[in-house]
Amino acid sequence: MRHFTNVHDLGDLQSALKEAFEIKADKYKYSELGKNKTLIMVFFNSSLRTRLSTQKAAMNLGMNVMVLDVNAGAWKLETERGVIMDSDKTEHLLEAIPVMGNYCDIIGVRSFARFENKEDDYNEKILNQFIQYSNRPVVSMEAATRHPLQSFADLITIEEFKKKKRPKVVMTWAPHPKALPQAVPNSFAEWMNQTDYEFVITHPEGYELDPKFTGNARIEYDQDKAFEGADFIYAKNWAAYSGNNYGKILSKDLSWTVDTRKMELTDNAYFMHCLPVRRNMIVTDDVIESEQSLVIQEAANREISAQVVLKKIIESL
Ligand code: AN0
Ligand code: CP
Repeated sequence: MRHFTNVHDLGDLQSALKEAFEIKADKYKYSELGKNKTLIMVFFNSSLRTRLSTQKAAMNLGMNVMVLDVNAGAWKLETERGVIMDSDKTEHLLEAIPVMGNYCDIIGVRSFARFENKEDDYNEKILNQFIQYSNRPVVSMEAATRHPLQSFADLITIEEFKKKKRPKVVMTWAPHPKALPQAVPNSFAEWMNQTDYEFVITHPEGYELDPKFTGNARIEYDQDKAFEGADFIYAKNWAAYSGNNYGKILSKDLSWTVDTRKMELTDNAYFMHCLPVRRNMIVTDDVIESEQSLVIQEAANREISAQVVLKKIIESL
């Protein structure tokens, strides 16, 4: 594997899952593989899990790791070509990327959708510049349209906990005070569509995602109906995608919050969320603290998904 930006980069999912469980059983089995190899992680946005789990995964493989927070300590970066750089931006991304590439063997990038220009976001303008100019394998640590390390960890978690061969997985929109990217739900849908699970998406009207990601998934506007018989509830907020509403908040309706009454409609479903989560907006205290909540196990699997990805890339360096 060269770059990791979406589900297709991973190759056969069943063998990737097998590798994930092998690594989970012995995280230090390949502790020499990454010796003298360096990972740089570049963050344009905040992170708790991605930062720590990816660094931990790299350390498990014996790698060296450097982290750059673009907004804390680095020069302010201009990302547009043709701009007269007479403002507060000191350095251009087009120099910064190859410079960073020279200091590492693999480069991880977190760069969220900016909601300024839908085309730029959906063309993955920042991520693709790293692919084009770093001369290094690039790992998406959440880009504008996808969060594949998260989705892979989600899949590992479902495989660990599912009780039926073909579970019903329901991704539900839930309210949030700020406009959030579609990367997590896009990516989750993209990965679920590679499995044989029953996959249903529920959201208020107007929150339709890009069909490129949702594919043939059933869209159910009635959240209660969607929850019936579910084995996994995957909650997430996202801002609108469609048309002129791109990046807008259309609803903060707390009747979409995942609560105990709704969980009772399911087949004793597990609750999932990628975190960070706003309690009593997305999910009530009761549900997230319940025995059925998998949020901590899900976050733990971020170390595993990152380690499979880094291992595969190192093996093809
Ligand atoms: C981000 C998002 O929704 O994309 C990161 C989630 C992993 N969430 C927030 O910014 C709260
Ligand atoms: N789930 C996730 O990616 O969390 P962070 O934003 O904290 O990295």
